[in-house]
Amino acid sequence: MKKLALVFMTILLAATVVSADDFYPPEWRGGPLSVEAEWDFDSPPANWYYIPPDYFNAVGGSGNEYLYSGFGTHAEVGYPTSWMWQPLIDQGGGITPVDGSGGDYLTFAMQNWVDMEPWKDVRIQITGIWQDITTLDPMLNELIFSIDVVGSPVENWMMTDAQIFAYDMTGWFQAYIDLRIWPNPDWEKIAAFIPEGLIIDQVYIDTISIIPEPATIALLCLGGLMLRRKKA
Ligand SMILES: [Ca+2]
Repeated sequence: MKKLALVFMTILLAATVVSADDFYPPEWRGGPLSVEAEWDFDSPPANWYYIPPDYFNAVGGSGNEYLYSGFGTHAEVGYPTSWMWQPLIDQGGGITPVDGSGGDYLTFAMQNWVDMEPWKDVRIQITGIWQDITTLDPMLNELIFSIDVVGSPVENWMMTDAQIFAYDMTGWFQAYIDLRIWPNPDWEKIAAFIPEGLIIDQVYIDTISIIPEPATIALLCLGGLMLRRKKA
């Protein structure tokens, strides 16, 4: 498993963060073989092992593919007793590890298109609250280094971008993370360690199976060769 993480860079200090939760949608949303899922966490989860998305949409391609049906798209935590739901003014609510829990893993299980395309691109948008602005950057860096991707099959993945999109002085922030996974899995589970003190208000995940240009296929093959040489 290969992982490349980029350092977060703050690109915008916004006066009001919370006006738009879907703050940085990928331009490829709605394209062939894409899916999108949104979690608002605006009411206490009935089952912490299976939190269905508030919105899910899947767009097919040529008709030769089908949506993976082994599980439904959902979020799940490692230990339900480590979590609590809390109301948020004007934002419904969010979920956070309880004091003393030490934090816990939060996993997003994504149904995806079973197709023959070589790789998958993913954008994860997070809106949350972290009270200490001076530690926002290191906290998110730790979070992205904790990310793990499993799926069928997932042999390689890398982080292609990670940015704090906006934050404000009350602790609200928005950040996004881009991943590339290959070979393209039929489903994937994306897990991240959520520390105590981090309130997750909303998560938006987009994925798309990429139909590459021939030049890009050559680059991918070259990359594969170089990886193999490194191992040898
Ligand atoms: Ca919310």
